[in-house]
Order: sequence, then structure tokens, then C-alpha cells
Amino acid sequence: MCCSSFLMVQGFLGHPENHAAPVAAFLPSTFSRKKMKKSTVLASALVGAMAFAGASHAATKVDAPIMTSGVPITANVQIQGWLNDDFGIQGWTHFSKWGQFEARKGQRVTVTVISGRAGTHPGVSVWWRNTGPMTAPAGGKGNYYQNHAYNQYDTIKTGVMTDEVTGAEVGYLEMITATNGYDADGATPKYAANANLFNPVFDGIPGTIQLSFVAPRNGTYQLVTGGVFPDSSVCQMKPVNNCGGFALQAAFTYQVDIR
Ligand SMILES: [Ca+2]
Repeated sequence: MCCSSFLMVQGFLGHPENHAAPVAAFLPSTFSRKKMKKSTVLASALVGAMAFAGASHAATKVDAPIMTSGVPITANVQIQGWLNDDFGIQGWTHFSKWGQFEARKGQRVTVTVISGRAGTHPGVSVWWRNTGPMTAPAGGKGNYYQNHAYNQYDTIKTGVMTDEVTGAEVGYLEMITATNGYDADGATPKYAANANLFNPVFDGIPGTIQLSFVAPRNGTYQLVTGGVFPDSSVCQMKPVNNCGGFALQAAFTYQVDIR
């Protein structure tokens, strides 16, 4: 259920700023990407896009625990969950961890994420989420999110989405970005063109990040965290260019403080 080329194409269409990587991402893993001419890659992308035309937005169901101010959650995340090469340098929905909380306009919200594994770096994003009529269910184990990948730094709006398993319509998604960033202490960033969008944050402590923002409106906020730019010492544990893989995870502890 995780990584079909079909869904890679949707990610490609949804985020035009990230064209190159998603196109390569839906090639078979055994395929030599270097041998493939650029024109062939683009043609493959267009064929895939045409096949997808007319389909509605696939919705992925994730567990988004309801968070209480000051109460931490610890969960295993993929060490490249927040920014994964195989998803066109987007976040990996299934292998990140989610949360949801309520805040009133004007409240100060502080988000803290601490990694329990040396050499890994947390990224975190928060959006205000529309939970009004016709929107997809939010929060808990029935939380729907768009597709298998997420844009870490941008507002997200879709048409009516359908459950990727049942095909049932589940409503649309509107998430307005509130804050995002990643622990840049000791990290070696890639993708310089997007560096400011990803928001590197330095606090002098590798493996931790804290972000603070004033809630722009009343209502529901959605949080996601995952690893980003793991150190080479960690990457060397996996003999592949994408050092994350499925199995390589870290225990992240994340919490919100709302005042
Ligand atoms: Ca830090």
C-alpha cells in the first residue's frame, strides 16, 4: 500500500517545484537512472500523468493522536521521514508521525521535538486544519491526509479525496501552514534551492528542535515530524543511496506547549 508509481505521479503533479526527483522516484529501483536520457524520463512522467488524469485525490489514513499541552508523545519515525529523496524531497506520510491539537487565535504555541538516536535530526511542520463541513476526518486513527507524501512547508488544498483502500469519498483537505523547520545542528543539508523553505534551525544541540508561533486562528492544528538529513555515520548502516529505507528509525519525543 505504500509506494506505487501511480501515487508518485500524483506527488509530481502536486508539487511542480520538485519535478526532477519525483520523476526519478517512480522508476524501478533496479533501473539505472544515469543511463536514462532526460527526454525519456520526461516522457515517462507525462504518460504517467495522463494515466492519472481524471482520478480524484487519493487519501491516506494515518494515526494523528490528540495532543495535550505539555504532554509528550514518543514514537518511532523514519530518519528521512520529513524529507525523503524517494518522494521528491517531500515528507513520507506513512513513516512520519502525526498529531493534532486545538489552539485559540493569539495563543503562543511552542513545538519541541527531541531525537533519541545520535546522528539523526528532527524536522517538524504544523498547519491550521480546516475541520468544517465537507472536509476529511481529522484526528485520531481516522485522520485522513492527502496521498503518500506531504509538502513540509506549504499550504495544502485539495478537491474531494477518496480513501486509497475503499475508494469512498472522504471530503477535501485544507491545511494552512503555521510553522516548519528542522534541526540543523550538525546536519548536512542537501537541496540548497529549497534550504530556506525547509527552514534550518540552530539551537546548538544536535537532535533537537523547538519552534514557536502565534496561532493565526481558532481551531484545529495538525503536526507532523520525521527525520531529515541523517549523519553519514548513520547512513552507512544502509548500503543504498537513500540511507533511510524502511527499517531505519529513531524514537522521537514531540510535544506542544500552548499558552
Ligand atoms: Ca538543534
